Amino acid sequence: MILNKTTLSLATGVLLSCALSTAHAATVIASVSEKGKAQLGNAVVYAFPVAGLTESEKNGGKQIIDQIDKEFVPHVSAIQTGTSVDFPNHDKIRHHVYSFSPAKSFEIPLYKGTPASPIKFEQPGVVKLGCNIHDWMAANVFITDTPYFGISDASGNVVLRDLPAGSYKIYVWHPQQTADTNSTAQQVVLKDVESQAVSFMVEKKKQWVPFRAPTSAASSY
Ligand SMILES: [Cu+2]
Repeated sequence: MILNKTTLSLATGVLLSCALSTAHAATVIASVSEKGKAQLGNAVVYAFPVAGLTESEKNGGKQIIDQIDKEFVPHVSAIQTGTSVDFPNHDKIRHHVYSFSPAKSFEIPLYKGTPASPIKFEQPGVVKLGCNIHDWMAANVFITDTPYFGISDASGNVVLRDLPAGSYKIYVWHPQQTADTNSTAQQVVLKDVESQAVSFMVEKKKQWVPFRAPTSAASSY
C-alpha cells in the first residue's frame, strides 16, 4: 500500500472516531412490519445481552411525556428502568394524569404547567396512561432494564447503536401486539463495528378508541 497524505489523514480519522465512540460497538438495524400490511411505527425494539447487563449498563435517565392539544405526546415511549419522567401540561386547561398499571400506579391530580416532581419508573413492564377528564387521551410507556432500545418510525425502522459485541436476544413490543413480547425473541451474535439487520412481523389486535369530540375554540374542558 502506498501511503500518501490522504490515506494517512483518513486512517487517523478512523482511529479517532473509534476512540471517541464506544469502542468497536455494533449496530442493529431493525425493520418492523404489520402482518399482511405495511411497515409499522410505534413499535419498541430492544436488545438484551445474553450474558446479562453489567452494572454500568443499568442507568435510567430523564424523559418527558407532554400534553399538547388534549393528547399525550408521544403516544408510545420507551424508557430504561429507573427513569424519571416529567409530565408537562402545555394546554391552557387542566389534565389529571393517572395509571392503574401494576408496573407503576400513580396519579397527578388536576394540574396545569409542569408538576414539581417527576414520576420515577422503577419496575420493567408496560404502563398505560390516561387522563381523568379526557377519555380519549391515552399513552403507553414501555419500561425495560436494557439501555439498548428504540421506537420504530412511520417506515417501521429502528436503529440501536453502541451495543458491545456479543450475543443478544432482540425483541419487539407494540401496544396492540397479540403475541407475548417474550415470544418474539431473535438471537443474534453482534461483532465489533458491524451492523446487523433484523426484521419483525407484528400481529395487531383491534383497539377500541374512545370518541374525541371535535375541537372547538369555545371548548374549555
Ligand atoms: Cu386531559
